[in-house]
Amino acid sequence: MSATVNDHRKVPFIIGVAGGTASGKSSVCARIMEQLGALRKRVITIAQDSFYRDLLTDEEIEKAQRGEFNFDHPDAFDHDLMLGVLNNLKDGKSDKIPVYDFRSHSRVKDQFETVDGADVILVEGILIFYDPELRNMFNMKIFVDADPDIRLARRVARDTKERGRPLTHVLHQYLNLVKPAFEEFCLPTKKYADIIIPRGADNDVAIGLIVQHIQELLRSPRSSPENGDRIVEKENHL
Ligand code: UZR
Ligand code: MG
Repeated sequence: MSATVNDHRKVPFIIGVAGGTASGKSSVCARIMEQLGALRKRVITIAQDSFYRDLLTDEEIEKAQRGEFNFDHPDAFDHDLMLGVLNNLKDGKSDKIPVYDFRSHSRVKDQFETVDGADVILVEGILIFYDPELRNMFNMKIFVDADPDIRLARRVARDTKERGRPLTHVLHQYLNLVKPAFEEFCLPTKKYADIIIPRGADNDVAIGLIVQHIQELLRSPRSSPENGDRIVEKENHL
């Protein structure tokens, strides 16, 4: 995938937001953006969901249609593409992100979202702390915690309404694939988090603290665009 160099030459501060399905990862990122006000133009959000790989064989496509393809397994993602995009953004380059369609379980052909370099990059997804190389890209790691029954309730609402799936299908997939994969691949990555946010997007105090930290990073003279400096190592490894 092509990448173009921006004028923007600072090393961005990359924040990973992981957590189980429907834990509130996207909402936490949205709340952070809202509260940043005008500063939000220096921050971008990227979802691991955009990096689901295309299904490769008829067998995989049929499995997905039956709700038996494991989208919660690390192999379901185009890991190299995501790493490549983050590395380009880290180098101050723009890049393109595929557009993923949850209804057809596939990338929308020839459609991409262009992402430009930013001072702070929020990356959210269920398995972003699983692979060590990806995990090491983050300067700050946040795990959004929510009770499993709450996540299931939200997941049912989302999959039936937004993704047009029958309830029996959603429940079968949750019990047979989503829950076991959460326990095997996602939950063990909680130990890598620097910050754990209980109650997800409802946790105003935790979100406020993160927003405050981002504001400080953005206001720091060492990271201002006028200065042209890179955010110093010390700040990069909080
Ligand atoms: P979040 N997912 C789909 O439902 N369909 C797809 O084509 C690709 C992914 C689901 C995936 C996972 N699981 O639990 C969820 N399934 O998207 C991750 N089954 O997204 O973090 O927003 O819940
Ligand atoms: Mg989400």
